Amino acid sequence: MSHYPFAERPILNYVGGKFTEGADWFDNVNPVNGKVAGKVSAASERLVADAVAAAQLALKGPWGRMSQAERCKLLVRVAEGIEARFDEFAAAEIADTGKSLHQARTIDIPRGAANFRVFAALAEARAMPSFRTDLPDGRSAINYAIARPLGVVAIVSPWNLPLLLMTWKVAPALACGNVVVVKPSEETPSSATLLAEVMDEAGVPPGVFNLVHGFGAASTGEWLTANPDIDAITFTGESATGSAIMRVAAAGVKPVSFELGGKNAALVFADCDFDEAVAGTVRSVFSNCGQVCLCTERVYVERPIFDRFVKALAERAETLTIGDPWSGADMGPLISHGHREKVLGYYDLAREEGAVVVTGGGVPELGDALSTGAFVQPTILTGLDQNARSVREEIFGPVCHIAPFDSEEEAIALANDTDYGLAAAIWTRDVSRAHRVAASMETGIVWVNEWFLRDLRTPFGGMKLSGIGREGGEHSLGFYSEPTNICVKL
Ligand code: NAD
Ligand code: 6OD
Repeated sequence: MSHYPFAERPILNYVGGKFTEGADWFDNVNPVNGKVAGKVSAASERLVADAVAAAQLALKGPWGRMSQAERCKLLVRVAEGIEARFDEFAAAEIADTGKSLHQARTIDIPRGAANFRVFAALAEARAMPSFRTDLPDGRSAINYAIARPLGVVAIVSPWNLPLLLMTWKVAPALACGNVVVVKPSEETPSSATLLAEVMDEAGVPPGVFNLVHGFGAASTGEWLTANPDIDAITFTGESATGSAIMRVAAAGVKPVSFELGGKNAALVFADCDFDEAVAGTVRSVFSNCGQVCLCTERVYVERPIFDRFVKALAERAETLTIGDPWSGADMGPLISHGHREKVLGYYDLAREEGAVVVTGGGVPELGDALSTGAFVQPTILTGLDQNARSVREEIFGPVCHIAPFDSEEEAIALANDTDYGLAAAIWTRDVSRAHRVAASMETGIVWVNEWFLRDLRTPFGGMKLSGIGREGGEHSLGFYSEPTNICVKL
């Protein structure tokens, strides 16, 4: 049963350790039924500037003087705080996004806590390399690097995995000693606000974690990223938004880390474990209603198993239950009615471009109670040209296009023929082929006989339109700190 934490109280900003009203209010709409679930206080431009100033002040306070071990202990307390309020976090995430109970309970909320535990441990164990340099006169020098925080990090996050993706950046930023101002998506303000409460309860000093709600362009997001007193920007979201933020960041030459969109391919070879490939592709296409940047939207299948694979995937898609997350349905609605218009627009476009709609392609019949929700059918398309817009543009819904291939070289060429470069999945039992094809993928992440198996120490990010930089493990510690090399002549 839902116990949405903000049913009776407003969703506020958190600035300098205080829950604060902004200038205006906007509605938090539940996509399961289109009803208003809560009221959100939008930060004014003044409040955003106050949040940045509060963060700067916190750097000079107890947080800035804390030892690495003390800081990491505090972050573990934050992880424990998320775990102690696990059900509230799950209810918040479900109310905001309509995502399945299973997804929220097994992925989003556990990862929110894990991000703090993992990055606390990694930061505490961090070693910086040192080099002894021999000089011609027989003397030598020792070089060693120290790492200091960047300062105030602006974190702008999306709506699809709200707590997971926000804490994926908050945790390493804080573990490296920075202070943060977070702008969650306007679609998903709740779990970020619960996190502010957890920070408060854990004793994180005022101003270290600040939260400002509101919209993107000409609103909270832009006011934050354009603030001259921030020291770095880390962003997850659409490639076009990344481009807009980059233009703003250029003025102050701010470091940026961008995790952006994808149009990810799966390559299914005839020698794969067929059942595993079908099950894995069902997950990679339809998880979170297709709203994961890593989701597969293009499936290429070796011709001898093409028809059988399309049939098996369609049968599995048709067994997915769609409905209210609290009923245990496999798939909830899309994030909003606006996004549903976009996804349904692509279903129509695919038809106009000549697609065969193998299954889905519209809105499911779910009865009166759910008729106002933002639901769409899981959809499988075939028959499109590689240059069709619906094969090239990110749709971000429960949909894939399946095309056949005849050789390994053709499969590689098709997978790489895209403006994006985030992730790929390869299904084969031939180990040599697996390594060969994986190394040919122009993507930041490749899974072989798997999808979305995460080890937080590994590099994560995308090529081309899919992003700038890598986070994860030492890559996160690298982005969120500023090294200084010290060379001492001996
Ligand atoms: P979005 O770009 O619309 O919004 C993301 C955030 O940016 C929101 O908080 C929004 O308010 C803010 N924003 C929008 N315009 C802004 C501006 N001009 N200045 C500053 N902030 C601004 O993305 P979304 O719709 O929330 O998320 C879905 C997209 O995110 C998809 O494209 C998906 O592929 C991508 N994504 C990528 C990754 C990854 O790791 N590569 C992860 C999740 C989502
Ligand atoms: O698992 C992660 O760390 C991560 N950044 C996932 C991104 C998912 C995109 O929607």
